[in-house]
Parts: sequence; structure tokens; C-alpha cells
Amino acid sequence: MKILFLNGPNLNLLGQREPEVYGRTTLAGIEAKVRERAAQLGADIDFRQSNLEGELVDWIQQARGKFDVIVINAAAYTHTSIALRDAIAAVGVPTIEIHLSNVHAREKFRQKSLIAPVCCGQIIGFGSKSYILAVEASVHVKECNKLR
Ligand code: CA2
Repeated sequence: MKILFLNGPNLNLLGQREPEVYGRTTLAGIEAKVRERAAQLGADIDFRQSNLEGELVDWIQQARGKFDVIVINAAAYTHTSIALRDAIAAVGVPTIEIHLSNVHAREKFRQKSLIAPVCCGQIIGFGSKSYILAVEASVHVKECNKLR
């Protein structure tokens, strides 16, 4: 099982700014915990972050045939990017949307996800644990699409 973790804009700032919203764990700290859980479950992890929408689109396109699952925290692009949605829909790799915060309990503009309809499901609101839960969900991703 190979899992590609993609992180969108500003997530490189985790742990350095706004700890009251996003916690004190850095993205490198989250990656270390993801790798630990993945090793327990026998999964391989590739973990990336970009501030560039086009780079995220390229990585999604290149995932075909190389990864079994994509886990994406698209950050602000979640709410704006038709390009990411089209890439996820086109690639044919089951994709899980994740967020640190409960976006539904926040501003109206965060309550709409353009990528949700083309993802298997969402894991949101558990802080850095959302990433760990996503590793565990990836193992069960064969269930994807059955519940639509
Ligand atoms: O809750 C999440 O995981 C989000 O994807 C985080 C995004 C936000 O735009 C989404 O609505 C929800 C923001 C990521 C930026 O992270 C920062 C971390 C530290 C300081 C500033 C931003």
C-alpha cells in the first residue's frame, strides 16, 4: 500500500503561527507520526507540501499507477480550486480529503469544499490526528465509492 500525502498552501507554517487554531505540531512533526503509524500498518508514505496550485495538480496527475491512495489537505485551495477537483476526478486514484480544523464550524467560505464530491470521504476536525486517521482509512479504501 503506497499513500501519497499532499499538503497545500501555508501548511509549512504549522506550529509557527496561529497555534490556537492549528495547534503546535509542525508539518515535519505530523509527517513523523504519519510515518510511524504507516510503518505499523505496512504502508509506504510519500509526504509533500506546496504553496503552488499547479504543482499540486502535477503531483496528483503523476500519482496514477504509482500510489494506491492520495490523502490531501488542500488547505485554502479546498474552497477555490476547480483545477484540483478536475485533477482528482481524472487521476482515478482513490482520494481522501482531510483537514486539521472542523471547517464546518468556521467561516462560511470554509464550509464549501470543491474537492469533496470527487473524494472517497473526508476526515476533518481532529487536528494532527486527522492525518493518522487518514492512514488508517487508506487501508480500508476499497470501500470507496460504494456508499455514494
Ligand atoms: O483545517 C485545515 O486543515 C485547513 O485545510 C487549513 C487551511 C485552511 O485554509 C482551510 O480552510 C482548513 C489553512 C492552512 C494554513 O495553515 C496555517 C498554519 C499556521 C499559520 C497560518 C496558516
